[in-house]
Amino acid sequence: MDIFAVNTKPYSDQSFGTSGLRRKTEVFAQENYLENIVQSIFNSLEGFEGQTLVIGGDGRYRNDKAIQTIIKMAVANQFGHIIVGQNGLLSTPAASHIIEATKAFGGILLTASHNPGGKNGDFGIKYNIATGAPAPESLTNRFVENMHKIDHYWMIHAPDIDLSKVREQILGSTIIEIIDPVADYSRYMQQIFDFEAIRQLFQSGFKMTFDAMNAVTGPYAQYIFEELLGAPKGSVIRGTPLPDFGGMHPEPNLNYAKELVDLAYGKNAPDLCAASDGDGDRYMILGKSFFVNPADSLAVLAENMESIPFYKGRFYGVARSMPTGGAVDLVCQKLKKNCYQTPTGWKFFGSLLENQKISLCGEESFGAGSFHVMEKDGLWAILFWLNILAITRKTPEQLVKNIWTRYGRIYNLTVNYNTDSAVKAKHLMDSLSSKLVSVPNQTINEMTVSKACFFDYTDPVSKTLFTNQGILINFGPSDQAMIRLSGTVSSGATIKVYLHHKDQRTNLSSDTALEPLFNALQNLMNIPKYLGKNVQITKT
Ligand code: VG1
Ligand code: CO
Repeated sequence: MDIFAVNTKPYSDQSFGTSGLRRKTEVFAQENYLENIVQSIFNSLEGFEGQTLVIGGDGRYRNDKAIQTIIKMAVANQFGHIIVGQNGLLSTPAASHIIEATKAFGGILLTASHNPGGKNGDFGIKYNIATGAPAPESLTNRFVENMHKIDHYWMIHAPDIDLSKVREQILGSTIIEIIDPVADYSRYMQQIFDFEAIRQLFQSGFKMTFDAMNAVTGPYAQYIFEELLGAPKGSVIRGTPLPDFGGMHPEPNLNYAKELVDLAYGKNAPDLCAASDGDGDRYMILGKSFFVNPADSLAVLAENMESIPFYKGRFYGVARSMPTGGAVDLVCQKLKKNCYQTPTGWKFFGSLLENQKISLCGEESFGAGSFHVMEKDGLWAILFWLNILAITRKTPEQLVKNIWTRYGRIYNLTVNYNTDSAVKAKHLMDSLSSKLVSVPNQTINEMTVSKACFFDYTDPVSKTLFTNQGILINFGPSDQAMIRLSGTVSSGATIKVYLHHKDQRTNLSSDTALEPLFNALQNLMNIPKYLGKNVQITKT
């Protein structure tokens, strides 16, 4: 096998965090852009020679090309065994489980998650360690150091590998194993959930529509829902992964999964509508004419955790990210379980999951998970819901409203301000924090700030302190806002404002319930002054 070095120069824009590196597709098309990242990852790892590397992606444009490059570089760098999903596909949670289950050294995932794909969309790369968890910051910092000093990478001469068939082949002294991406994951789900109970639910005439959004979960959903669980054919829509996601923004929420939402609110709505994102780690749940907010969903999962045999006796506690509404806190109080509030980002859940502080965690951005894999998991969350529906034979609406009537309702809204200027967005955040510090108890539109601070978090296990994870503003006991900059946009900036209002009245519309708080925040932030008129606003 002819292994050779290729000279290269660093790209100064390359960074890498626990959710990897996301850039416009055209940025990745630059010469050696991907190669620099991959070699820098390998240069930061020790002792992988002869070991297993898992490679997969969400099927977006360039996935196929990038996988060929990575396979060849992994062979040149002396990995002994490469496991790659058929046609280059692996959902993020499925890859995470395969890494852990095969005792692989780690895995490279090609995904920009919920960001749009295609020539004009985004591409991304991420590294997961042997536990299946995303690489920690200590490691991603090493990746970046290496990216900034790279001068060559290792490559082999070889034709492209045919990834369309499940089989094994040898390249040099490396075994390349092409696996069915669905098999291991679907087996694992059957160990967690009561498939027989869910099968009976479908037999009773229960109807579900799952929207794979032309992304990676299509084949998983078709096999699990339609083959194994007996959901009628056609229950899965947009089930073929497409390189540009059919032009859709593969982010399951009320804006981007519009057709599914219309179906759920239409005349012949199925009993359950669900969707997942580009790489399969997020989920959305809707009942008939009823949207389940992710914060309420987490509360329902927590309440029913111990009715799932896999979790019986293993329900240690729950964590939610701070921007996620606190419905689950109320359930935890009742169940006498610890409930942690973490900053945004899956990495903060990792140490809690690994150290049995929690069994369940979730975010407002439609992500939830447990210790079953070290990533959030969209289909797992949907199966969890199906299992609960099968046991209780209640509707999603009844399950959520049951929580509201017992504990009060927390209304939630996320407002995203997208601007093409990261500098302006930062300026807004800076002036907002100094304004709150200099005028602590100001009254805006008759709402008085009772507390304003940076959200700082100490990891309960490692005692590491993470400062300034967003600005937290309380207006008395019932209204809270959090403001932070998104960390996953590929260009420009997004300011995210999370609004929460607690009310004993459970039948208000979210807009009505949150209007005073929304107006106060608009006033306080003065968006036009800082960001100008070119701001795109979305609400989720
Ligand atoms: C967003 C979400 C956050 C999530 C992250 C990665 O981050 O808000 O909750 O953990 O995406 O999700 P940000 O910094 O843009 O708000 V995924 O599906 O892209 O792995
Ligand atoms: Co995702």
